[in-house]
Amino acid sequence: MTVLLAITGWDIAPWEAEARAALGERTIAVHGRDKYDPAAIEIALVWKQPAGALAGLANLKAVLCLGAGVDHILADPLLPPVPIARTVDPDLTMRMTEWVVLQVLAHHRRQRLYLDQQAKRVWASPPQEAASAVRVGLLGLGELGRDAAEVLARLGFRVAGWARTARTVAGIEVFHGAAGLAPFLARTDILVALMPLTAETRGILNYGLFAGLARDGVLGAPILINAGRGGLQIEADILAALDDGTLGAATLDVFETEPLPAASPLWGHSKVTITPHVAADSGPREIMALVVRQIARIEAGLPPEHLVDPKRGY
Ligand code: NDP
Ligand code: OXD
Repeated sequence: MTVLLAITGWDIAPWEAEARAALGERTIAVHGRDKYDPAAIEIALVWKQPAGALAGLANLKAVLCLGAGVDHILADPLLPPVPIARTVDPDLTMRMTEWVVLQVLAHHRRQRLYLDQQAKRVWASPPQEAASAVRVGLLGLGELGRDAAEVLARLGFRVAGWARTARTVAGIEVFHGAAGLAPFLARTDILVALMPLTAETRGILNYGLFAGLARDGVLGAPILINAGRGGLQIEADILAALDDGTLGAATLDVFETEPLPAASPLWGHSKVTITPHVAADSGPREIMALVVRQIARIEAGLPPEHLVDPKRGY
């Protein structure tokens, strides 16, 4: 079996090294670098493959996405009709939960205020609210949203989530579907977006949605945190909402254009915290352990786990 690595946007070297170490006898070919027989490729390991990179692979059995989000794969008009599986991995989930908890606590515990005070050598201690006074809402309650929600609930926050479909999660108030969105927003002080980018979710983080967030919270004004995809957000609306007080602050890991252009006003905005799409960087070693299990399933004639529904878009 030949396994194709089709990766852009990440340093290929550690992925190739881990693939060679983990995949034993199988031949590894790197798209855009190696010469290979397209008919020999049976599995493609992919992150932001160049459009058309997977076309013409007559014996391709599956595409394994090396990250959790697959919007970039599904955007390829020349994608062959084979099963696509995404990464669901405890290491990736824990990294995301760490990032979400870090950012929620930074707002709840007013970290930016203390950094500003330190810069001015000011010793002042404004009142701190209890976590139980703060309502966090997870927009997206899948693998990542659910884990973050459960950890935040254990820290004492009042946590709710919004998903496409109904379910019950102990300790979390769950809203779903179009009808559930307004009541979910109306009880949310800190909104954490952990949704996939699909035709339905593109641009969902807009001024109208921000205006629906709770306005009676202890933080003064609602806060937006987005680690889903940049395409979920309308950046002009975030800026307008921050400037007129509809939002109190925003923490963004993902952007409409990545890398975030140097000219973006988000960089210098006093109410914006930026991380460069690192909320849950996949670790090649951990992800390759999942790849090995997936390839073993495919070789045994079983479908890979964590299949994507291309019609649904995630
Ligand atoms: P999942 O597919 O497990 O969960 C997606 C959640 O979004 C589900 O709860 C789903 O609802 C909900 N959802 C999807 N569409 C809609 C809709 N139209 N209306 C309401 N809810 C909707 O994905 P993960 O939790 O694993 O990952 C989420 C996203 O996080 C990824 O797609 C990726 O874009 C992003 N990500 C970002 C990273 C980073 O470093 N910044 C790292 C990893 C992932 P339901 O449960 O009903 O299906
Ligand atoms: C992912 C990501 O989807 O890193 O895994 O954004």
